[in-house]
Amino acid sequence: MTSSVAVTGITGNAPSALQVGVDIKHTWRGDLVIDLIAPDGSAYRMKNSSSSDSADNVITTYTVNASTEVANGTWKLQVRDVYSYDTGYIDSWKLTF
Ligand SMILES: [Ca+2]
Ligand SMILES: [Ca+2]
Repeated sequence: MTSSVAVTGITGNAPSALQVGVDIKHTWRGDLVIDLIAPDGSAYRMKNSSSSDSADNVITTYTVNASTEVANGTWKLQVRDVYSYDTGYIDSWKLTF
């Protein structure tokens, strides 16, 4: 599953400490691999899967060094569920430049 956000009105590149707030509801969060996709398609891994992490939900803020990316454009949160059974959805997410 992916969710997009359009960024406009920011001059130059994204910061070296781009804040990516995510709220993903899921019944076994170890299933999830989470990437931030920059407007040019570059992927930044924020979370890997972990078969032993049975806790619910990913509600946190990741810090990504996105300083080589132009800020304006369409950013995507890409969440892949790499194991069966448990499922979930992106409740909300935001970028803070
Ligand atoms: Ca790039
Ligand atoms: Ca699953």
